Amino acid sequence: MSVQAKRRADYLPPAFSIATVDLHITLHPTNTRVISTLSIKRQGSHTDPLVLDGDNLPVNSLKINGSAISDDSNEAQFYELTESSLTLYCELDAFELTIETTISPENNKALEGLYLSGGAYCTQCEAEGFRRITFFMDRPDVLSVYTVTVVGDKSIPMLLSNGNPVEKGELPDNQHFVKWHDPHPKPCYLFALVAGDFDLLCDTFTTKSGKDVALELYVDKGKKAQGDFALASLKRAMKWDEDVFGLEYDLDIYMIVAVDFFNMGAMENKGLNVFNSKFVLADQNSATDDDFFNVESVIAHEYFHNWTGNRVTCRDWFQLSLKEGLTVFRDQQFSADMTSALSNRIKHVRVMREHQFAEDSSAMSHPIRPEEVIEMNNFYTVTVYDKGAEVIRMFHTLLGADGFRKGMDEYFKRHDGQAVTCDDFVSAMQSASKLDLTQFSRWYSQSGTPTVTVKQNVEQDVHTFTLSQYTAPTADQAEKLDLYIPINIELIDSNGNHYTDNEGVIRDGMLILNEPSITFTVNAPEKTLIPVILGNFSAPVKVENALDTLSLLTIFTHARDPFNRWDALQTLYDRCIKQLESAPGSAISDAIWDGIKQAIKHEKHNVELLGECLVIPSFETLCQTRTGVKVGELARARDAFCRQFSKALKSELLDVFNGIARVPYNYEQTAVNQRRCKNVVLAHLARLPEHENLVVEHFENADNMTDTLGALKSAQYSSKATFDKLMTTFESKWNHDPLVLDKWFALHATQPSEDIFATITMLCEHPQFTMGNPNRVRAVIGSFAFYNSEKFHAVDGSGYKYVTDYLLKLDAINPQVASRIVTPLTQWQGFAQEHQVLMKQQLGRLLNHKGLSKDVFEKVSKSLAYDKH
Ligand code: B3K
Ligand code: ZN
Repeated sequence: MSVQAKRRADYLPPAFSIATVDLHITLHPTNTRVISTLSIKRQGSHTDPLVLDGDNLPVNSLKINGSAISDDSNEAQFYELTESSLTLYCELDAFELTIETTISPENNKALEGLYLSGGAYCTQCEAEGFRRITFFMDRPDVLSVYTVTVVGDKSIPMLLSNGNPVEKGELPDNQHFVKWHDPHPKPCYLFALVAGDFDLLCDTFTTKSGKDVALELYVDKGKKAQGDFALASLKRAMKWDEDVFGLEYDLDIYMIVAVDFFNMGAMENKGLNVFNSKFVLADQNSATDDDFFNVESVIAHEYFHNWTGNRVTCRDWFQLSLKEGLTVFRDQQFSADMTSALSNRIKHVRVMREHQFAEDSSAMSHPIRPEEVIEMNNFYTVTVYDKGAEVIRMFHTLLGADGFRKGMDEYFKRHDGQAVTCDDFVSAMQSASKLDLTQFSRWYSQSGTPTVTVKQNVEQDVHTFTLSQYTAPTADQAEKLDLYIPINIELIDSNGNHYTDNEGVIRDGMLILNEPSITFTVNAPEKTLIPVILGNFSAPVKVENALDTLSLLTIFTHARDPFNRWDALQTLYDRCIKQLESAPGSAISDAIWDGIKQAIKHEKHNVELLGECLVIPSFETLCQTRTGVKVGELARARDAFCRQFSKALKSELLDVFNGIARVPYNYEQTAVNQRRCKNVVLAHLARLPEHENLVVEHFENADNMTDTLGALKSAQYSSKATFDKLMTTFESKWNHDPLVLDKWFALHATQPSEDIFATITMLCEHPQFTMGNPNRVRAVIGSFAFYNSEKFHAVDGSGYKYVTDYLLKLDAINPQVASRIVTPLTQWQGFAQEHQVLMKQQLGRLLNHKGLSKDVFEKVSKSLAYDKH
């Protein structure tokens, strides 16, 4: 396959501007007519032709200033059409260009461009989908004012696009139209069109300057009651952005449409967000607390993009983290304010450790601002998003909340209405800070996860500590530079007394590690001082800090930072699992169980922290603190630890379980924490045959989806008969609702059972399953590949082969989704040789496949090429 990578260094400003775009779109399932009128102006004094992107589009007609032009190159003005572009030879410096093309939404299964979701028309243009609708300079630095006329059959009552409706009316042949105008210049990736028959929820929001904004939420017919929470979340987000950042909404109307067929979570199109219905619909019966949380956070995320993304957008796609890292940070802060800071922080750290660290050590390793891209859709990654948000968080930590706000104000003052770069953001932040951010900005250009190592020794009451940093070479970058790393630190003795250093390198509990290493001393008569590192996960790094069990338990008891306290127990569990890997069948010492019992007693009334502390690190997280993982051995060790955990702590766990009263459902933080803790504990108790009844009772008495699913997940550790029975009950209750059924699909797909492939085949044949719907595919195949580690990594290679067979079919339909699910297969570096060989065999099959998408090609070819290093 010959594919060309684009490089960040090759950026050139656009050769033409397009000030206005007038679209006239007549909808038809297989023959939608798109007439686009563009006002074009040459930029600068060049004589280059105008090159527009167009992905397999026909030219029905093309006019310059109203006169038809052909592709006859003997004419003075003519065009040239290829599969991916339209080149127009025309010497005028300014002209009006009108192009008519036709597209087939019904045949668009990639869900990019204009497609049919169920019966509704909808669009997805980011990153490069607009070129599947019409010819355009499909790049984010071409900003235009759009006027869009949507024409459709009257059987499609709602015809929506960006901005404000300015005209509507009837047309012959049972058709009607609505004309929309968006006064804010925008890049084409923010264009949207939706047409269909929906239920509508309406509300209003009055901005702080007194403007009334109409809020409209469009959902599938009959789903109105499941939209209230999303709408209320939107209002909370609008208010929060005014309060915290002084940012107001800027149109008269804000619309959100929920659709069933969607490649990702949602899309921030100006004034017309399109959402995966999974992130809109929620009620107590069908949605878990996590679902409610996700709805609120995605609603907020897309809303926050209105400023960080839409008003100030990206100059080119290499700058994606400019809007995504920043907007994720904003939604994290919002969620922390709406719910709880601690559980949010833990949630995000889990994502970093499970997924981002894995990406950083794989062939797909890239800085948060990538240098080279074949398929842009492959770079909507945990690195760009989540590590990007961690980098923004470090600005916030270093500048303080006020300094950060000052920097943000400056950013908007300088760049409102522009398409800019990450450097522009850093420079706005620099203007608000006394620190020199030059070294800090390496976080944008350097990939890989730094490791911070802590060493200590003591001589005559003087404790010497050395912290050093090291970033290993990555697939994309051999040389690494020292980073500027803010590290929250506490120094405590075994009684919990806090100390500070002699040199004053620790200020306000923070130390800056901006050199290979830094050393400081502390005077203390104690034999041991314990360095408590990386409070609140102050930087996206790994820490190596050789602490014994007692020190970890002391951190849990005495550290001030709750994240460190949680993390100390996570480290302890990781240690125990390591013991069981090297000595299978050995027993964890009573001292450890006693320590954990104390911890439970200590936190009895803090169910939020307690709940999180009783979660054993996931298999995927454990992989990140190991090399050459033998999956079977690690899985068995983890499982053995969980079993010992339930037995040794049985009565404490039971006390916690019984100590949390069941109350009628309400989505409010205290209740959320209680349910979370109770369900975590239930999963431990479920491993004890004598407590199987608790699982069944919990399932039968649940008045909400959180407890229902908690019981169902716990049942996977009970007897097979119980698990099967509860799963069957669940399926018959919910088989009308595919979004709920996805939970059942996913739980089936993650069972490490002997007949897993028969199960997955059964799921794929389920009446509610269709390969065309990304939610279903992610629930079944995605869950298997990402989270059924035991069976995916089976040493006979059957898991890798099953996923590959599936991806070969899926790729022909939806390359974006296929490319996401191929990820675990490309991350072979962390596993033992026996796995690696088999994984690469399947990657080889993919690579040899004729017609492989460039999405999958990019990831697979990189993964195999990395091998040769
Ligand atoms: N900006 C979109 C993501 C688009 C993904 C394109 N493959 C959603 C978001 O981050 O808000
Ligand atoms: Zn986003």
